[in-house]
Amino acid sequence: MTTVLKLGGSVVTRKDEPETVDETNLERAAAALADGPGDLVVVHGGGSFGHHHASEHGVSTTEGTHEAVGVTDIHGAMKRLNDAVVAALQRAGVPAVPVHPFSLAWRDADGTLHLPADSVRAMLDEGFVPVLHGDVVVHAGRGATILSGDELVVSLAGSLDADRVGLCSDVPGVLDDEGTVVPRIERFEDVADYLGGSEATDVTGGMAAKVRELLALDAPAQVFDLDGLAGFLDGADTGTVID
Ligand code: IP8
Repeated sequence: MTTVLKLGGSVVTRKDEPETVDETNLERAAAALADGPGDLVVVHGGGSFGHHHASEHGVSTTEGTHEAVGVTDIHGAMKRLNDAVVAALQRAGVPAVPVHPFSLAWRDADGTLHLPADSVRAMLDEGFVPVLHGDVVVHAGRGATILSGDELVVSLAGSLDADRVGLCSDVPGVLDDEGTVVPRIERFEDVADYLGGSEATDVTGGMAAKVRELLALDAPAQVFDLDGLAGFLDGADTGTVID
């Protein structure tokens, strides 16, 4: 059983304070993961680490930079957050090890992500919990662009043939227009009205883009908040199931 779990940047950092880890949330997540499932891959987002530097250098998922200093500023911040996440997981007894996507992945001129997952598979086979993160990534013709944690989750879920996918964010699930969690989504049309329609251009990770990408996966995915994490790891349906 292979599980891919994203810890959102809004969960593990304080989004309003540059480069600040939310220690309380991170410890809670780490404690839940200590009793986690068999093969587990963790991906975390950028929160107040990556996004701050990315906007300072004018870099997004489509706008690139050829400045090496821009790349190392963004990548360096994400490595500092990754160090904090890996350390918290290890303190909780999780055999977490760092994986830095900049050194592994690239985008071609069409923007398609190429992320070889053989080393991640080998880490799982040896009993480690690989911890990847949103990052900068070299992009043919554009220098380097941002690679979001969500894209990593979708790519890894496919290449590792994951059985379950979880997105732990700061909302308890996909919400309808009254703020109630939608328990299950099987077609985008079911929630298009709440999410701004299928034309919504939230390529940087809004809920509409997330739902569309998760629907395209073979594995069932779930969106939940920190309160739902332990239940998800126990195999329960928590938050919104997207399948
Ligand atoms: O928070 C973004 O990852 P996300 C990573 O998953 C950077 O969108 C470097 C801004």
